[in-house]
Parts: sequence; C-alpha cells; structure tokens
Amino acid sequence: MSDAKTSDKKGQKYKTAELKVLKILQKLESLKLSDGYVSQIRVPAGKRINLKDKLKLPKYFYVLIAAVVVGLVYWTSEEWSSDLCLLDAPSATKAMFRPPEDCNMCREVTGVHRVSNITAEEFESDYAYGSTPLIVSGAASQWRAVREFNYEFFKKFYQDSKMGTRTNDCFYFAYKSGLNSLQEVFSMDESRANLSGEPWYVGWSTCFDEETRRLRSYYNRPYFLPKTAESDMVDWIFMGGPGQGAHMHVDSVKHMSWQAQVRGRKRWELAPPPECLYRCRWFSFVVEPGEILVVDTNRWYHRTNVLPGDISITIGAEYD
Ligand SMILES: O=C(O)CCC(=O)C(=O)O
Ligand SMILES: [Fe+2]
Repeated sequence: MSDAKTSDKKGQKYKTAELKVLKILQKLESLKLSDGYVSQIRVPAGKRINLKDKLKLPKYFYVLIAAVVVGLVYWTSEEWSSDLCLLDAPSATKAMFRPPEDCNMCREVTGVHRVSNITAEEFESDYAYGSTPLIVSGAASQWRAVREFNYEFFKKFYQDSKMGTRTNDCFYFAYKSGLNSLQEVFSMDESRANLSGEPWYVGWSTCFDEETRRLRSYYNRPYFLPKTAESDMVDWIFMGGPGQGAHMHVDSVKHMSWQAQVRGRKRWELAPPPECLYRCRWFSFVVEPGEILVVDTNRWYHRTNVLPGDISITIGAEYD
C-alpha cells in the first residue's frame, strides 16, 4: 500500500475514533444523569447499584468508567485541549459543559462558501454574524503584509527595543513547539527558523496599542466588514511550518473573527458541536495566500494544519 493510502487510512481511523468518543460523550450528555439517578442504575441481574457502596459494583462498570476516563484523557491531551487558544479559550472541560448549541446552526452547512467579491451589505446580511464559514479570495492580496511578512520581519519587529518589552502578560500559544515565549521563537537557531529543523507552530496576540498600530501599517481592515463593526486594538498572528497547526478546539471569545492568510496554505477542519454530530457534517477546506476566512470559532470546533511548502503566516482579529 502506498504511503499516501496508509496515512489516509490512519487519518480515517483517527477520525472514526474521535467520532466514537464524541458520540459517547454526546450520549452521556443527552441522558442528563443526575447523581440520584446514577445511583439507581439497574444492572442486568435486577439489582440496583449504589455508588456509595463502591466495592459492590460489578467489574464491567469499572471497565466502562476506565474506558471513558482513558478516552477523555486521550481526547483532552491529544486533540481538544493541551494548549490554549484565542483569549479566554476553554479547557476541554469548559467546552464540554458549555450550553448545548441549536443544531440549526450547522444543519444546512456542508462546506465553506468562497467568493471573490462581496459588498459590506451582502457580507453583513449573509455571513457576518451567521454560521456559514466564508472565504473571500484576493481580499488580502494587495496588502504590504503579503510581500513583507516573514519570520525575519517579526524577529526584527520584536527585537526592536520597544517591542522587546512585550512579555508573558500577552497571549502566547506554544502548541507543540516547546517554544515558551516570543523571545524563544525569535532566538531559535537558523535551521529551525527556516523550517529545516524541528517543526514549530505558534500563535500570539498583540497587546500594546503601539505594537498593533505599527503592524497595522502592513494590512487593512477587511474591505467587506460592516461599516458599523468595531474591532479592538488586538490582532492575532499564527505562524509556523508544514505539518503543524492548532489542535481541535472551540473558542469562547466575545465576537466573530476574520483571519487573513498572508503566506503559505493552511487546511482548516471544522467539526459541528458534539451534540449536533448526527445532524451536521464535518468538513475541511484550504485557505490560500491572499484569502480571508471568516468563521465563528465559538460554535464550530476547528483545527488547522499547514500544507507543504511555505511557512504559514496569518493575521486576524475579532469584530463586533
Ligand atoms: O490559525 C490557527 O492555526 C488557529 C486559529 C484559531 O484557533 C482561531 O482563530 O480561533
Ligand atoms: Fe480557535
């Protein structure tokens, strides 16, 4: 079997395993078991389980609990948590106990919509506050950022005396890079920096107005945002090499957000909330350089993966 087929098959197995864990969780959630009810669960022999009397529980009950716990640990560590994401990103536990979504948000959504031109009015009525993800092609292709942003640009930018003072008070996500701060990102050795060494992917937010202002001279507010939509002085940058990206997670940020693909190509995978898995589809798409993606990351679970080739650099922000 070819390598591509083997990894395809692995990918499918992986997805099936994820879906199974999600289904178990969804089932448990839908049962809405109270402690009182759990303590009255009937076992096949017609006896009732008293959870307080743990020693009398049948062995398979422990096996089931152990399986769920192992599944959860795997789920939270490998895919759905491990690092934080945008702003007050939820831990897997927080994500699990968020209020259930109305599945009408995803029932009819089978993929991303892609347009090459859109007016602010069309965007506002059809996408700005809805749940269908949208890619606007070419929306960022004239930005200075597309020509000038690269690893060296940011290294210089952050080593500049004033910018060098931004430290751990600002949002920074190491993902699996092992790089614990922007200082570490911009002092890694040359071969790693030019993607020939250990792979890395990181994300951070701007946190000083001066920093945001200076960066914004390289890009614009997306032309299609509603005139009334406000953005605060915080932008997000995600940067890293092929094969890397953000694990599956859902955010709990205040608003909708856009993300411009300034360099490189990145695959996004969107999954419906677990309670909507039977009714909605899981799908993926690739964002190309110069494109801007708008997706409600508070409702769609999402993960990303940089495709082979150039380093991926994105700029994004929330809007209300
Ligand atoms: O761009 C990425 O890799 C992740 C971005 C993300 O999680 C988000 O925008 O919510
Ligand atoms: Fe996110």
